[in-house]
Amino acid sequence: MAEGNPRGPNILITGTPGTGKTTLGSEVSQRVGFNYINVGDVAKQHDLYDGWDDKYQCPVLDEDRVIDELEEVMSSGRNVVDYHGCDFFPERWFDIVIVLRTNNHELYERLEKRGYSGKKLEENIQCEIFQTILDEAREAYKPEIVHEVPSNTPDEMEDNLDKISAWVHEWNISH
Ligand code: DAT
Repeated sequence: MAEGNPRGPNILITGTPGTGKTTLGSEVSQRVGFNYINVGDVAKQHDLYDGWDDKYQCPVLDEDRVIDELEEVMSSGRNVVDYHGCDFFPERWFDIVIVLRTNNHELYERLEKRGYSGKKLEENIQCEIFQTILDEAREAYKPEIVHEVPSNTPDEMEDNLDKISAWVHEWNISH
């Protein structure tokens, strides 16, 4: 174990809603034997909300309480965290940050299928067009740990799965 970082690695999978975080995150956690944490589900389970976001038409997370809720499990390492935002987590939590990207047409279809419409659908598409989450990740974490990856097709999903598994393998060897 390297001095200063005695825990296993934590992986953040982020991106606009619909880019494939949950699909990739749950598969990757199974493959490498890590704990999968869907932050949206944790918030729902413990009612960690603080108002309503009119732009994206979803509840606003009570970020401090989310951090308190997850601190212990994150300090143990070996977690895959899935959330459509990334700049409020403590930087020290993550060893790698994966930002999923999906082209507009594909994302539009996925979100429509999910039942999004009108303003909510448009705002999420704009979020992806303006690479809001990627910029947020690049500001919040060291550039060398932030990886932008495509998530348009099942092949790309498999490729991402292989790359993250290989990264975990390398991490285990080097620590
Ligand atoms: P998110 O968790 O980012 O909201 P999701 O994992 O629920 O996204 O995926 C949204 C939908 O898109 C779901 O029906 C699965 C599909 N999907 C995800 N990643 C994909 C990919 N790389 N290729 C094809 N379909 C994908």
